[in-house]
Amino acid sequence: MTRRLLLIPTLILLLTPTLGLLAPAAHAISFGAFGPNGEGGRVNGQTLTIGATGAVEQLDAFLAIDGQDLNGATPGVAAQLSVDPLPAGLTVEMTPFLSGDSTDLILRYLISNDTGAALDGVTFLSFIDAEIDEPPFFDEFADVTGPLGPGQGWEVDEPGFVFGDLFDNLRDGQLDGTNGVQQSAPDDVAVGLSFLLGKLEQGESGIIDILISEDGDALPGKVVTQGDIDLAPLETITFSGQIVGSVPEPGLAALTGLGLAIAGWCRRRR
Ligand SMILES: [Ca+2]
Ligand SMILES: [Ca+2]
Ligand SMILES: [Ca+2]
Ligand SMILES: [Ca+2]
Repeated sequence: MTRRLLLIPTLILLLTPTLGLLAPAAHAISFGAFGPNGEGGRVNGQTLTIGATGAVEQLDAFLAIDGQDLNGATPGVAAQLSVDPLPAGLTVEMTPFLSGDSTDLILRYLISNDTGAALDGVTFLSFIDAEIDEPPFFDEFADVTGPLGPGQGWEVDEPGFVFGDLFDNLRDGQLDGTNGVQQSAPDDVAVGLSFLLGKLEQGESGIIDILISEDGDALPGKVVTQGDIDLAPLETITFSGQIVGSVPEPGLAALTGLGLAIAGWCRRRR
């Protein structure tokens, strides 16, 4: 990839207390330590709560590279980071950043290529299965708004226990761009967001942010808002993400200060 880091250090929206004054009825996102490959949620023995009653069932990410099968005998080609080891020299690190008012959580993924060669067609895919309020977990729905961001793909579906093909599509590295859990047919909502980084040179790292918000904040691009037909007033969880840019590996020290700038891309959604 050739895009460079887009730093907007003057817009430190997320980490300023000012935003808290604007936030309606904040409940505070809280979380325990994520797994070694960034995985989280109940199935991974990790706690991530959102809003008054929301909790993440499963958080994971996938990585696909053109022409390579990264998950062995498992159907599809994308590595599920909590399960499938990546090729030597290819690493993904996830760092969580919580806003000062605890209403927004950015998951920052750093994908680094030290394999000794350039990698073509690198795609990162995020998977989140959250429940706003349960029981039951199958009375929820999602609205999808906003234009596609650069390199972006998306999918909302039942996670795959009943009818959804989201998990199959994550393994294929190709999301279908459809919402299978609309308000007219509520079920168990799960969300996929994908980002085509393209070519990752030897020594290069790509950076992707995923934003989970309990007060409607979102990054530019496609925005998925999860609701529950039982909750009044309506509580929501908002998912969005974007490619932040890339850095040559020796420049990674610059990331230390990057967390202060991550909210520059956030905008109010309501
Ligand atoms: Ca396979
Ligand atoms: Ca529910
Ligand atoms: Ca689908
Ligand atoms: Ca769910």
